[in-house]
Amino acid sequence: MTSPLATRQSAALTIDSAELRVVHLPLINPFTTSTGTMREKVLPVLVLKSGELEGIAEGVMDPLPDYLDDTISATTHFLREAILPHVVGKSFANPGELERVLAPWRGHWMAKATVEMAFWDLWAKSLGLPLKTLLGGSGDKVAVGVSLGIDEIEATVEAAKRHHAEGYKRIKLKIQPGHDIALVSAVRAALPGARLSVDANTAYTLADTKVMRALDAFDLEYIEQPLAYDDLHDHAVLQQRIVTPICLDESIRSAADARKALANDATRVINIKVGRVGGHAEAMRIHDIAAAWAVPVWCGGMLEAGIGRAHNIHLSTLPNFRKPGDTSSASRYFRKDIIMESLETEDGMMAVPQGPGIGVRLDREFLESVTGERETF
Ligand code: OSB
Ligand code: MG
Repeated sequence: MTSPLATRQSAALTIDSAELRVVHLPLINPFTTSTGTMREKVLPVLVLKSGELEGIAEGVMDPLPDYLDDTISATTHFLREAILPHVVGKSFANPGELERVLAPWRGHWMAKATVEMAFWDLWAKSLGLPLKTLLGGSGDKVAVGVSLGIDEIEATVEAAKRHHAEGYKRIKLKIQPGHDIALVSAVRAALPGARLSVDANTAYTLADTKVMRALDAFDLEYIEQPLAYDDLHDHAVLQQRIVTPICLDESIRSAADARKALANDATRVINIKVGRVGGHAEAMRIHDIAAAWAVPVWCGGMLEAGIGRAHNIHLSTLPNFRKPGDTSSASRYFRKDIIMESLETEDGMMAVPQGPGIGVRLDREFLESVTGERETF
């Protein structure tokens, strides 16, 4: 006789169909980083269907290669031409089996992540378990901070004070050359005890070492991605020249990247974005390898709508997510979200959505109204 558990584990999920949409959501406020200004959030939403069940994910890539080299049009092309023909009509017993199908293709981490994450949601729902449990996480809420886009110094000081008063556990300031020391100095003066960090989104080079050294005076928790997205070596050099820990974001696409960065002391904190690194399985490997080096990780964000936000929150329940993440209240960005539930923080804590899978449901009616292109497979 087989045990019920053995039966359940061996029941493969057949992907009957997939639905891919490109959704446009207006942002309440424009969001500026050193690479540009975003006024509208454009996101692919992928639904994988198996019988009555649906697994859902959103892609974190931008319309143009502003953050990394992934784009929405390259993603929809790759999904249509390569990935989905190998997924729809096929059966997978677990996310590992799906990952083996995706593995041979180079790059396209964000496209792969979209499919992988949707499958994790589907698999978790088929097992009747919350995603966090299958990932190895626990707890009902996670600590979060905010990321403040580039703006006038005074406006940023006010926003930092307001979010600090609301209980956000860390304030991250976007910086770029010419908009750094004076900004950080003003925010530090206004909030002497707050946990502060900065994020340069690759805007500096080693020629800016003096500026990076000057930032050591402000007790920052870390400097996020100061140098080029593809340059671990220069980050290692910079870390030798400054006291503030470097935190890599763009530079870490895989556990192999994390291993090399950690072994070379190019990063002392890692920002994990599940949508950047190919999915939950790779995010867990990065989480684990950082833990082996006694290096904390935290969960970054890409201004996700509710589906991506829910995935991030579940991942953030793993034990080495020891610093506040960027998954702040969705209402900071959107007047209305594409899910039924509202993902809002209370005193700097975000509740983990309850129920099987990611624990949130699409608001189908609203989703229709904000959908541009759509395809079914
Ligand atoms: O570098 O972390 C980043 C937003 C878009 C692109 C890159 C980044 C960010 C953020 C915002 O910092 C995080 C969030 O609130 O989702
Ligand atoms: Mg970043």
